[in-house]
Amino acid sequence: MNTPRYLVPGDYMADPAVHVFEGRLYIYPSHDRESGIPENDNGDHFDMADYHVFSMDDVAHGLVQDHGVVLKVADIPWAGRQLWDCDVACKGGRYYMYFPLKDRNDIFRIGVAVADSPRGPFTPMPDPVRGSYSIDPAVFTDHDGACYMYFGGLWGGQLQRYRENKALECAVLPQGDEPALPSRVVRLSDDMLGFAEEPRPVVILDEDGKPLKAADNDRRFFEASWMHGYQGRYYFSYSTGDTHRICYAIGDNPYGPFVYQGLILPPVVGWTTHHSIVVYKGRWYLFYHDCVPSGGKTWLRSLKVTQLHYDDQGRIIPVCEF
Ligand code: FUB
Repeated sequence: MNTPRYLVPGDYMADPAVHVFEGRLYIYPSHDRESGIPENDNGDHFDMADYHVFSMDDVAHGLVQDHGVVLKVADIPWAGRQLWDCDVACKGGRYYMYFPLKDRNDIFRIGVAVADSPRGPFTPMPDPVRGSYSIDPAVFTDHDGACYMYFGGLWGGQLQRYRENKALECAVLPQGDEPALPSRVVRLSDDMLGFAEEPRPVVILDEDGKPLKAADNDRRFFEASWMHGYQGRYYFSYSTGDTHRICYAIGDNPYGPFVYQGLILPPVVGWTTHHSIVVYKGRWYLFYHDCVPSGGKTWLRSLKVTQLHYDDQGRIIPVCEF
């Protein structure tokens, strides 16, 4: 596969979370739409109302099957607005979709919905996950079967409103040499419906073993966490947000700390960048989005995939789009 491929040319889909279930590759994206809401730093223009599921068995050329709407805002009992980036995990033959959604007080919480098939439909639980906050849940299943959720996002994602898992009276964004705001990681409970512990910070260290600083906008975490394993190590990847880069850091366990490594994907067309990394039939792939097909409308994004390569030290070779 030499050139990136657009996957759903007939609609706007973003934030792909991709997994292999039952031998097939499943894509769980956000479903962008034209809401007419003006663009702002809160991300109000990302006013998504439902999710579709897609699947395929040949990444380079195969048909991308649309399994239709599998969950919508109207069916979620605690819903306010804005269904953002979701993810799905499998345990004991059941499928659990984790989704961020604003409640009726306009606070992002993370909900869970359950299905008997990776194709859905997903039935939402009556309440959000207890102790959850912010956005962009990504669930990683370790080789021992334990499942970990990585989550959080700055600005419109509201992470700056929390410190040590408690809501603050006023949001605090660290500045300058202060440690950057970290993503969070938490082990999920055995029934997959809650947190088994208090979320912990995902610390990313620089080459001197010091946490990345708030002013290090080219390297510090902003949103869009993803975790994958490669040759026994744990690769935490994420978006830097206002500098529009997908970067990664490596650790030796799911909690970290992780040591910063470098760039995976340079900025794409559009403000947001968001990805997932998966191995399928022996090849590694980067799924992501850009706004080329919508003519640069940052709230109307399109799904893409390209092949990903590692060097013999396990370093990811950056994807060159240009
Ligand atoms: O889709 C809405 C938000 O845009 C996601 O939650 C972020 O990761 C960014 O892609």
